[in-house]
Amino acid sequence: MRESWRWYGPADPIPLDFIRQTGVTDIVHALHHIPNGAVWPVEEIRARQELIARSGLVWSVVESVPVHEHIKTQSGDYLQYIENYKQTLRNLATCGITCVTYNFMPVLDWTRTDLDYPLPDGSRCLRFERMALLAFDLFILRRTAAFQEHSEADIARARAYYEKMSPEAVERLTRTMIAGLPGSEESFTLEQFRQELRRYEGISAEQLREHLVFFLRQICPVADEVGVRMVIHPDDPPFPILGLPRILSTAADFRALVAAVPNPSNGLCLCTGSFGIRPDNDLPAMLREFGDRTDFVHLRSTRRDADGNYFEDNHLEGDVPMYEMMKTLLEVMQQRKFRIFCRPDHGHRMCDDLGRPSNPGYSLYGRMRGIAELRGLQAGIAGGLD
Ligand code: DNO
Repeated sequence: MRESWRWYGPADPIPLDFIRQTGVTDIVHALHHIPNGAVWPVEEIRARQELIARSGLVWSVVESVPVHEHIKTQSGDYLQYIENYKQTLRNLATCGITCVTYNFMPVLDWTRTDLDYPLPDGSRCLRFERMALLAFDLFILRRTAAFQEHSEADIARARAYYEKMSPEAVERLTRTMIAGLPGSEESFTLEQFRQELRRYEGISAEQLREHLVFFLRQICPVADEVGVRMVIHPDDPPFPILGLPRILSTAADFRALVAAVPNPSNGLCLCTGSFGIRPDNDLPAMLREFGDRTDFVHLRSTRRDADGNYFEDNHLEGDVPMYEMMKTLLEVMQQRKFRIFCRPDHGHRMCDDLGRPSNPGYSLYGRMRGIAELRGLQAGIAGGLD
C-alpha cells in the first residue's frame, strides 16, 4: 500500500515534519481555505505542493474537493459550480495530482454524537450513540417530521434520554452534531441547520442519486481526459439520519453508480470504518468486486452493539476483518500492478495526544499506532515491507 496521512494544512496541530517520522510517504490534503464551489487555482495548488515537498512528502490525494450543496440539490448556481469543479480537476491534473475524494452526503459530511468517549485503557475515541442522535433530532432540533419517522417506543426512550441531559450536555451534543467535524468545511447554528435541512424536503434518495449521476456525467469525461480518478467516499454513517436521503451506503449503491456512469474515472474511496458499520457490507468482497476502481482506502475499524451504537475501535480490532482486508488489498494491488493509497483513518486520542489539541479523529499517536499496526500486518502477510 502507498501509506498516506491526512494533513489539514498549516493550521493542523500536527506538523509535516512529525508526519514524516511516522514513515508514511504521501499526504492527503485539501485547500480548506478556498470556499466550497470556487475554483482551486494552479498557483495555490503548487504552493501547497512545494510546502509539503519541503518535508520530504508528496501531496498525492485530495480529500476532498467538496461538492457544493447547490449541485446536490440541483438548485441555484449548480451548473456554474459544476464548471468550476471541472476546472479544479484540470488544475489538479496540471500539477500532477490525480486522485480526488468527494462525497455526496447532504448537509453534513460525517456525523458522530461523542468526540471524547473514554475507553477502558484511558484513551478516547469517537462514538455514535443512536439515542443521542434521536434526542438531538426530536428534542433539540425539534424536527417535526422526526415524530413520524421513529417508533413510539424510541421517542419515549429519546425523551427520557434528553430529560436526563444537563444544559452543558445539550450544548456539547449540539456542537458535535452541527459545528462541523474536520473536513466538512461547514458549520451551522441550529436555525441555519434547520434551513439547510429544508433544502432537502421533497428530495428522495432516488432524486439525490439522479443528481449524483448528473454531476458525474458532467465531470467524468473531463476527469477521464486529464487522468483524474474521482473516488467517492461512502455515507458516514451508512444509513439515513435526520430525515436526509442516503445514496452510497452499500455495495449495491456503488454497483448502480458504475452502471449509470461507467467512465474509468468513476472510482471508490473504500472507507472500511464507514461501510463496516453495516453487517451486510462484506468488505473484502467489496474490495474484490470494486478493486479496479478503488484507488484510495481508509483503514479504520468500528465496533457496533445491538442497539445501533458504535465506537471507533483500535485499527486491528472491532468488526472490520482487517486481516482479510489487508490480504485482499495485497491481492488486488498485485493484479492491478498499482499501489493503492491507504491512510490510517482516525485514531484514538492517547498518550500525549490527551494533552494537546488535534482535530477530532486526527490525533498523532493514535493514528501512528494505527499505521504501525497496519504496516506490520501488511509486512507479515507479504513476507516483508513493499
Ligand atoms: C472523516 C472523513 C470524511 C471524508 C469525506 C470525503 O473523517 O472520512 O470527512 O473526508 O467525507 O469527502
